[in-house]
Amino acid sequence: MTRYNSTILSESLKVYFIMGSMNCRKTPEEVLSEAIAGGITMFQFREKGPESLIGEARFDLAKRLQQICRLNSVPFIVNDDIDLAIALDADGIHVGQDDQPARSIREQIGENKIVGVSAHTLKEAQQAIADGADYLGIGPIYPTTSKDDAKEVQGTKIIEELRENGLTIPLVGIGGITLTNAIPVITAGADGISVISAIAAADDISGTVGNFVRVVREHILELRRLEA
Ligand code: 3NM
Repeated sequence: MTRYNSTILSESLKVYFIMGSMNCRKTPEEVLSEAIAGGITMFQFREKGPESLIGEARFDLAKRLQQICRLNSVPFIVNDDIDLAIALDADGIHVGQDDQPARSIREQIGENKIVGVSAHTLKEAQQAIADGADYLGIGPIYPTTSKDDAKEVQGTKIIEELRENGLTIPLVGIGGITLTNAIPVITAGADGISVISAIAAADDISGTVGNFVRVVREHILELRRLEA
């Protein structure tokens, strides 16, 4: 039944960069290229909220960013917009609880694409899995200014709770994650971290991503050593 190999997906979630033009201080193409040079493992196009592009400009930007991802073998995920994901033949789509239900998304996009779902409670997580999600985004872990309608801050406890309840699906923490607070997200049981501002707004984007990759990977190795 599972469509996407969860071991591969777990790798792709290690440092999952999300952005749209409104998050960028340089051109989105430059920001994405620098993030890829630093080693991001997956990218989500999230052109949403104040000052975001619409219509043709939004479509064209998505296409250009997808091309950059393709050239570098980085999976390209579309936030929320199933029509855009299908039109671009994106690698997958990420939806929230207020978007179309994951079951309907899965039916429309097919078995071979990645479906990610934002979940904030155990119940939402279980429902998303039943509906065919490949991975879950769990947040906001820490306070964030990048999402106007973000829910209450959850801390890392929610990730522990999901793991304690036997959920083995790949999980990524999101919301306010920086280099200094990323480790507890992994310790709690997430496969990786999802980041907008700490990467998009960094002065040295590739260096910052490189540090995220190092911190996450080193900590995962450390956890494996402790488990052995
Ligand atoms: N989703 P930053 S928090 C897109 O809680 C998004 O589901 C969230 O941005 C959720 O890394 C969030 O700048 C914003 O805090 C993440």
